[in-house]
Amino acid sequence: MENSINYDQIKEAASYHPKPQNITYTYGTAGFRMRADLLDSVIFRVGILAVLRSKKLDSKTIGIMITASHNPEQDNGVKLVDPYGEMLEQSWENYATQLANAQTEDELVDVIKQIISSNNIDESKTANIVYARDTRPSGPALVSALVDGLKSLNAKIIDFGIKTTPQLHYVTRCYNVKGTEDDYGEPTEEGYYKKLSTAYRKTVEGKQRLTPINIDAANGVGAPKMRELNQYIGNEYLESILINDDYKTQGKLNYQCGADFVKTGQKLPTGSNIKPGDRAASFDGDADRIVYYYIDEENTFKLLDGDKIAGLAGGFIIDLVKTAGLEGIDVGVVQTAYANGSSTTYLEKVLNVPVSCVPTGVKHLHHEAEKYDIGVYFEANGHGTVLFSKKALKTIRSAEGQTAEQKEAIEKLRALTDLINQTVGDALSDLLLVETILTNRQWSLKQWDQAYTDLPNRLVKVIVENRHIFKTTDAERKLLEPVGLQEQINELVSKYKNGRSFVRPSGTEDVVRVYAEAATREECDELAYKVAGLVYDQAGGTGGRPKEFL
Ligand code: NG1
Ligand code: ZN
Repeated sequence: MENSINYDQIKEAASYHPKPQNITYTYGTAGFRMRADLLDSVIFRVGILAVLRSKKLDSKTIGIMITASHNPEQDNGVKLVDPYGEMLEQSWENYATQLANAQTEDELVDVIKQIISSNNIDESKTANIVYARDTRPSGPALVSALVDGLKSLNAKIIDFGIKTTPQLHYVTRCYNVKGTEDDYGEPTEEGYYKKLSTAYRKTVEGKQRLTPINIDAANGVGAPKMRELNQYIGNEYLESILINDDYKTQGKLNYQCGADFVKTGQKLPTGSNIKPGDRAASFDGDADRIVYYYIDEENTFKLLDGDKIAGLAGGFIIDLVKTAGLEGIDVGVVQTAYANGSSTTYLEKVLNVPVSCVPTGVKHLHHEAEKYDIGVYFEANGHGTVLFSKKALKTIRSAEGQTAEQKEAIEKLRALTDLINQTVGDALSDLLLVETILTNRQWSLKQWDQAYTDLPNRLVKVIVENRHIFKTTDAERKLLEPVGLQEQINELVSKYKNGRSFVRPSGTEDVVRVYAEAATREECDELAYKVAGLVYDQAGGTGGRPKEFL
């Protein structure tokens, strides 16, 4: 049969993509991610896994994105997207790891057979795959490894070309729900722009325009895509000025620019010369994160990160739901341990919304947010979105409203359900969400920033011999292992006003991350570097003890 699996064909194809010796691959929080020259065999095998997943899910279209987001240009990565645009189901991450680590072609075939038998996969089903990549120079070669993997199992393939990560998530969902009551739009890039731009124009219609927004596109795929989106929106609705939009010159991607650079360094990206009163935002390399910032009158850099966006979005949506008179629709916010303590206090005490804290990684946030009728989730680093449950969508779509005010609120909510990319965090869509809210509120970035003041915070990387010895609990806020380390951290934290610190192994880099916050910048830094020093000394620090560690 045409679709059934031919193991000789797989072995033959796999022999052109041998697994390097002495490397163990792990499917982490963001799929596989590492130096691009180590990824050829991995990507080939991810193709195989995607085919199996599609067969398992009755020929549903599975998405594959080749990107390493905010990582340096020499890195690349790959992740799978499930039919509704969400991250690959967690139980399958193990299969990804097993396939990637099979040393020989025979071992590879054994793993494939095991996956098929433990999941009762019907081999004869057609597999449907859509894939895209970002602008990294290593992309084309990795795509050809991927296509070899897909073809070795005779998949039906759609090449979606160079896209942002959220565009790939969007199109994956569109393919799978087309023509059903959950229809999500046209499965094309144009369909994406039309959906977002139409909704945006509706939400700001009749409102006074804001000053231009300066966008740092990290020299990545967000640059050309933002330009295209803007053409659909029209300058009269949104005026944007792009910087770091050189996605064609090698060496520039994410280099001293982009959302991660700005958030971690708490400073302007290269090439930005904004003045007090100007409005600015940064995307990351694959345009699934966004942070905002401005310069105040004292020339101090002020960051409006994912936590601030969650507060802004949460507040706006709660107001709309109230004004619209939609009883019984609950709104909740989901954060991770990296959320600034002040933001959590603001959400709970001022906005009065329930707040959940989950482990790092979009899939955790996404699934927790699904528990609310309207679930807002954001990581502090600027990755996030808003999810509307079926119940919320139904209520919003069928609501009519009595007064003009109610009617307007319902219209706005309706537009938001189209404006917001509900598959994953999306820098383009989130930019429009923030612009919508600020336009409707007629707020400057400074006014938005006044909601609460961030506690000074610091994120430090510690290089250790083996980060896998770190085991956490309580949404990663406490260490179980190495035994005894948490008590020593607690001891340090107790000496600082508003002090908080936690340690966890990174899922995307070979490091352990230390986070700290405290009442003042000095105390915060002291706490962060003391905890970093402690981890370095007690848990196998390596590569030279950084001089700032205390
Ligand atoms: P790790 O490397 O596991 O800390 C980082 C981010 C996550 C998430 C993933 C995926 C921080 C502290 N961590 O994870 O929030 O975005 O990358 O890209 O920002
Ligand atoms: Zn990203």
